[in-house]
Amino acid sequence: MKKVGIIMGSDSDLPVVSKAAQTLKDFGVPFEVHVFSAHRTPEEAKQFSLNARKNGFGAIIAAAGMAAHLAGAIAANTTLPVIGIPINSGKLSGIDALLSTVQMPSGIPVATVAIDGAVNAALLCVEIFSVTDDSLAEKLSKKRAADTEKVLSKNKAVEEQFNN
Ligand code: RP5
Repeated sequence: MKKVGIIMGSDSDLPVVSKAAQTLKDFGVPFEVHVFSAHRTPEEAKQFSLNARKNGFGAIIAAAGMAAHLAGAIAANTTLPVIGIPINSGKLSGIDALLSTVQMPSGIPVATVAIDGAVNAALLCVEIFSVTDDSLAEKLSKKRAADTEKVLSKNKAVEEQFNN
């Protein structure tokens, strides 16, 4: 199976980004985690993305806060799908990172999830891999069904409390 590359701009992003790693682990999808910054270590970020496809990656998650150009910089050097996570850090609470990540000009796409949306970033990777992997598709269906069950049982508890 292909790997997911999880790249973050700073180790201060790790509390959010680790949720993506945990989600991939839950699905048995292999991954690597790295701290590469578009402005502090641009050469490392570039080399990672230039070589990602030949190094066995199938998708890349790029998480960064503030003036977040990491996902775009990664996407510039690979044709693998890149999923950006705007991180809530700094005085603008992630709005800066959201706009920087989502507003890519035509030609170099970055699929952007919600601010701090690490779980969805990982789930999107699983969905991409599931196109050619039936066992992952099955695991995704089971997770959806389990999530539905959880909400139904919460609904039951609330209804019992209020609707006599
Ligand atoms: C971004 O700046 C990082 O992704 C992080 O979200 C933010 C702050 O980085 P640190 O100053 O905590 O290293 O590049």
